[in-house]
Amino acid sequence: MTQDLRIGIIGVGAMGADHAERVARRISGARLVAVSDPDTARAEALAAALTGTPGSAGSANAGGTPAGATGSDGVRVIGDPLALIGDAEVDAVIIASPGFAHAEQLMACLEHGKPVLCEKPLTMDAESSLRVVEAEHKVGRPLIQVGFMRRFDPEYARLKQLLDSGELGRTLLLHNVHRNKTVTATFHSEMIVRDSLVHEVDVARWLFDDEIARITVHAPKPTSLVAEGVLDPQLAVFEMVGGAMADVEVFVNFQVGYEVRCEAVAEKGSATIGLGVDVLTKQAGHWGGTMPDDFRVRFGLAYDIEVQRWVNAAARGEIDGPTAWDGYAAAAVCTAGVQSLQEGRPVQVEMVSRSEVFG
Ligand code: ISE
Repeated sequence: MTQDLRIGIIGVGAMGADHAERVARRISGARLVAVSDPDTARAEALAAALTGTPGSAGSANAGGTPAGATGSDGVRVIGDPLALIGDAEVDAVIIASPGFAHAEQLMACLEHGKPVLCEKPLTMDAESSLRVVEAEHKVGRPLIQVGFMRRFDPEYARLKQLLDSGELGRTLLLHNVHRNKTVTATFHSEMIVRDSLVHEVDVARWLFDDEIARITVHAPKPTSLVAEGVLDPQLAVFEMVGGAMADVEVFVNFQVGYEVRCEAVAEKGSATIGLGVDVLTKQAGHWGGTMPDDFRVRFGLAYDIEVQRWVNAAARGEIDGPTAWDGYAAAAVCTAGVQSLQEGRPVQVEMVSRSEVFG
């Protein structure tokens, strides 16, 4: 019988707590054994709530197929995140701490040879991301998977399949919409690029299977519902190396709900995902459906599939999703995106070539 992968989670804010619950209740072949957070009370409350959690029957899951989680017998709180990474009873790590903490924590995972699923962004800038890619290359095997969960969303996965099949001819354009209901007051203009737009950076690279050569981030007149100086919404344009283009509206204080759409325009047709028309009701003179409040709901199944596939791959000594290189490429594009936003002009993306790192 193979042993469950013992997982430690660093950062148990909204996303980390969601992953903790997922690992404890829905993921098979894994057990939540430790959590770490600067807010010790929050970590202790979560550990107590999830200790003794019985595994569930597992959620329906394309590709990941959890057969039922094992649950969690004892979840320890380890104050120092680096101690959690080094702990002999932690086999693999999920990093859901703020982006600025990722570089040091990723390096520690590499030093200890531990598989790690790191929430985006990989790190805060292209240079530090490249150092992570190089350090992983020195280790000699892939240990880092980046949490670009859209790739695991069944709708996005079908879109990718359709475009790759060639049925619609060559893909020419992508139109993306990325709206959050609200964000915290500390979410400033640069974070909209690095924390939100970064998802569509990955989507464009993945769907086109190409790098982004140039990015322009426009700042239309902001909504009056944010603090002075916050540039929300933003409108980005990506120019791919191969000549295709993508546009993205990012609006993180949309007020209404969470909405992510992508329309691909190809030579012989178009395809749209994210219309959110699951159940349409007609009642009391109105018709319509509901909108999720945030990404944990909209992408809940995608996160389940992502984590299950990561766990399955870690047990084989592999990863199964976006690589550290994908994280580096996204960071390089966002670094140029922030510069574009600040300088009001298109900015060329600076990246080393794969052969400079991998030979
Ligand atoms: C958040 O960190 C996420 O990753 C969400 O998917 C994204 O929609 C949101 O804008 C980010 O703040």
